[in-house]
Amino acid sequence: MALVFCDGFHIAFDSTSPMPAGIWTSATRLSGTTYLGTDPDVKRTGRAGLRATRSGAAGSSYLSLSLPQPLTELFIGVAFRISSASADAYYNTTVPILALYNNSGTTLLTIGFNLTSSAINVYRGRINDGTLIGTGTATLNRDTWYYLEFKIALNSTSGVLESKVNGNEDITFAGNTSAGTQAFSCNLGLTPQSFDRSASGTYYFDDFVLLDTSGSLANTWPGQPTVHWIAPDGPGEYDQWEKTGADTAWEAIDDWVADGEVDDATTRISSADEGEKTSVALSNLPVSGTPLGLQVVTRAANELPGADIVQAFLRFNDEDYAIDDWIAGTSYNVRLTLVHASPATAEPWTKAEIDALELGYEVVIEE
Ligand SMILES: [Ca+2]
Ligand SMILES: [Ca+2]
Ligand SMILES: [Ca+2]
Repeated sequence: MALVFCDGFHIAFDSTSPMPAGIWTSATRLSGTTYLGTDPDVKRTGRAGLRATRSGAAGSSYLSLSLPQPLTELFIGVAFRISSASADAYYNTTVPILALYNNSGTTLLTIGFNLTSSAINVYRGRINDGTLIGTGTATLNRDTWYYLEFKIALNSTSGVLESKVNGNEDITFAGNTSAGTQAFSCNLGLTPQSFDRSASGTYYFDDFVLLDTSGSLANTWPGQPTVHWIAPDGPGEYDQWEKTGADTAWEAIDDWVADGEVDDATTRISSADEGEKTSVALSNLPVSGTPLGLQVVTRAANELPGADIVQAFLRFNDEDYAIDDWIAGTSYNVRLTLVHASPATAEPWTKAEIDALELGYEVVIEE
């Protein structure tokens, strides 16, 4: 592992539909507002970003991410912009923006924004009844994007909490960082704590990355990365799957937030025949630099009984590289596939390799 998860908040969801299960959940917490948007205000980079807003009624406003595996040491990077906020008496002067939980739902660590000092404050546990362990000195102006990075080792004696704002060191703490030893989930948003309180305001988030420290790639401070969606944008080498609701395979599977909600069976590709392949070209990476990793997001369902396996592959330099296979459930669900290194070299991806990629799927029937 290295890159565990990333999100540029591009894909698929409109203002009121629930998030497709499998990535962020609890999106109903954000219903009633346009929480993924393409407006320049909402996004830092790429095509869209995330808005979390509340008008002060009791309740929470956040997205919840179940981590693919429990994490003890991690790096989190997220672009953050606060437009306005006010806290109720419960929070006093610090509003939470990100919280980590164990598998019992206990809040391990909360990252907050102090409305008086306009600095990042970090609490072991919750803000209202936890312990302040880190007080940042960088001042975050309203309506301005900042890139926040956190190095977190969860431990009751030898823990580490360090942070950066726009690449500059902000908080350094060593000691008891956590009420538990492993994080199982992460909440991001306005009032992302494990209780409903009234707080009002509007936050924006973008370019979220989560890294762990195992492996040799992307295992340290992320820098100030941008998360881009390389969208299906043309035909690939193979074209055997049936197209529904679109003339081409790439148009059937390029759904994103600007199209409205995920349309599942309405525009899709499908196949029930062993060995059939379809692949699509992908848009080029709009930035240079060495990618932290590649995350493939597939929404798939298995409408036939039996064990039809979806085999996902990447193709470049005239070579197919299998990256993942799974038996999709009977309902549409999201599958995340992390491809940390170039399968051709086992070295970090290059922009040239990413730009040349096709993404494909093959049907495999289990005997
Ligand atoms: Ca974005
Ligand atoms: Ca579609
Ligand atoms: Ca391309």
